[in-house]
Amino acid sequence: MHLEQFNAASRTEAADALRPCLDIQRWIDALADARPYPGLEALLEAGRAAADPFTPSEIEAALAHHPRIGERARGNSAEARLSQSEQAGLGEADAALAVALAEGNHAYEAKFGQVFLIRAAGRSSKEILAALNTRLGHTPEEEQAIIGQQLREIAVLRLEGLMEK
Ligand code: 2AL
Repeated sequence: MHLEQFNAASRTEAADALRPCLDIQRWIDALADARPYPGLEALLEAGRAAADPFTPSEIEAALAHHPRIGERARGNSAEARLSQSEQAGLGEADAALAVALAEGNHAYEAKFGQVFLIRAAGRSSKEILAALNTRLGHTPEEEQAIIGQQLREIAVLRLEGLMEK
């Protein structure tokens, strides 16, 4: 989609385009209502601003959309395809690394009661495992702040990917 198309789209079309980036209605409404944008950077900045801060229930709802690291999103929705491409770089994780990630995910969920979330695009499996091990030592409050940041990064990267240059 070109920015001009997004600017001129109906509200429903704009919201439908935004939803796979981040399925939080308040965020979608803020971005759709602030159209038209003079350029891509203005749109990305609006995306960042509306995602800071999130409420705890928004974080919980958004987390439910993300498959575990190392697990393939099911289906062929726009959202599933985005997740698959973000995690594509992990495809080459060797068996030992894959086991360590699965064990780390399990330990994280046991401690924090929610899925381990990280912006996967641009990170190797090794880097993700190192971040997972560090984050296992955090308090729940520290983790909430990091998860908010990671959700923002994922949403803004998806938004950027949505717009053709
Ligand atoms: C994901 C995902 O699906 N894409 C991404 O960047 N991170 N999942 C996750 N649990 O962190």
